[in-house]
Order: sequence, then C-alpha cells, then structure tokens
Amino acid sequence: MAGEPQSDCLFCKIVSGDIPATIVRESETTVAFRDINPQAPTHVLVIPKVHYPDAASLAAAEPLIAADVLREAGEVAADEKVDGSGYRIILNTGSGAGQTVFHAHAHVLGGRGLQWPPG
Ligand code: D5M
Repeated sequence: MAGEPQSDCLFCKIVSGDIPATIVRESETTVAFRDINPQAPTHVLVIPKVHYPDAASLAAAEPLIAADVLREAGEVAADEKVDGSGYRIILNTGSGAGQTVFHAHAHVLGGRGLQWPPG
C-alpha cells in the first residue's frame, strides 16, 4: 500500500532503527539524520517516516507530511546555526538529477559558500 515501509529501502530501515544513523531531530512524521557522505559542514537529510519514492510523489499523496519535511529542514538549519548565513534545501528527483535513494528526502546543506547554479 502507498506509504508502507519497503523491505528493500535503506531509509525505511533507518526509520525502523534496523540501520543506525546519527539522528539530529525527530517528529511524529519525520526523521533528520547526518548524511554519511557530507558535502558541507552541515549536511543533514530530512525524510518522512512513510515511504514515497521522491518528494513530488510524497507531496501529491501526503501534502501535510511534505510540509512537515520542509518545516523540519528549516528547524535543522536553525539548530545547526546556518540559517543566518544561508543554506540550501535540495530535493534530487530521478537518477539523472543524482537521486540514489528512492525514499523521499530533503538535503539541508550549509556552513560554507554555495555556488549557483548547482552542478
Ligand atoms: O541522496 C542520498 C544521500 O543518502 C546521499 O547523500 C548519501 C546518503 N546516504 C546513503 N546511505 C546513508 C546512510 N546509511 N546514512 C546516512 N546517509 C546515507 P540522493 O539525493 O538520493 O543522491
């Protein structure tokens, strides 16, 4: 069923605790944890506890949870004190855009200068 945990999904296993992660925030609907391969001094992933393959499908099915992900991303930036200098919320969507884990997630990147356009 849509949103149900997937047995072959890495991030569902982080939600269930079967795979460890450095969790920095948790809400009723989301988990935020440090990226295993950080690209900036702050690099945190915010994921919904429900399984959808990307942010757009999450937003279409569960718009309130998609909003929770964005709110939590902002809270991460405040917790990490990168909100003053500026930070980026990134939603890679599809393999051509660099998405490698097909469970919706928002990257929160900050703590260094960020170029535009991104590569
Ligand atoms: O981003 C997927 C991100 O997930 C990528 O930056 C690495 C990160 N990742 C992969 N495995 C883990 C674990 N086990 N813990 C923390 N972070 C992880 P994408 O947008 O799909 O390229």
